[in-house]
Amino acid sequence: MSGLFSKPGVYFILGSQNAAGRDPIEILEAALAGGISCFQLREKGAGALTGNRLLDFAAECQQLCRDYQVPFIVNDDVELARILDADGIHIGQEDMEASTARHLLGPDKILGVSVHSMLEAEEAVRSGADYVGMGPVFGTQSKADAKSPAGISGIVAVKSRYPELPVIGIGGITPDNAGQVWSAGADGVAVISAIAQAESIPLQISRFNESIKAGAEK
Ligand code: TZP
Ligand code: MG
Repeated sequence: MSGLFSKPGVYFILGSQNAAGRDPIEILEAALAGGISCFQLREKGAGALTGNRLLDFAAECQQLCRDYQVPFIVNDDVELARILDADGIHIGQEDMEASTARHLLGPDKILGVSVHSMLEAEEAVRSGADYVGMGPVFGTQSKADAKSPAGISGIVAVKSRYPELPVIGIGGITPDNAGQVWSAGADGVAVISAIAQAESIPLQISRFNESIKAGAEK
């Protein structure tokens, strides 16, 4: 498990609603070819796929992730994750209890939890989370109910309390500001728009991978 989020993890999140007129499968394939370390399917909001269309789309994403040996994580939907035998699930504070998700998934699947405070991080660790997502670090257009930008202080605090816990920054992260997230101690950056909307997705991912150097200089 520890290798999964070894720095600099570029954790790509996508749903068909984030494709901005492009084919989401082509976006995912370009991201996988470009070297992302983890993928989360987050099918949400207006126009989100449901039923069999969701199942087919998710299965196609999963197959691509398998081809590239990249973990395939499902956002929120434990049932979908179980049907597909996904590698893991990511849940937020408004979703089911993390301990319930861990119970349903068993010990071997990856469990990620979104947290916004030390208290929530403590609870996530107690519940068996494998990693936490912290944010939004910067302003984001990709989450309708996003909280105000929190900056990097939460990441610094959680990493100093739990040095071994993989902490992934999320929200408005681009190759230009990712250095701040690395310098806070984050193990990975979780990104929707800066990858999904990039003109050259592989080039953008290499810029994210390079951004760890800027973090180290600080
Ligand atoms: N959770 C907090 S911010 C966010 C989520 C799912 C959206 C991140 O998207 P972007 O486009 O990388 O800001
Ligand atoms: Mg959620």
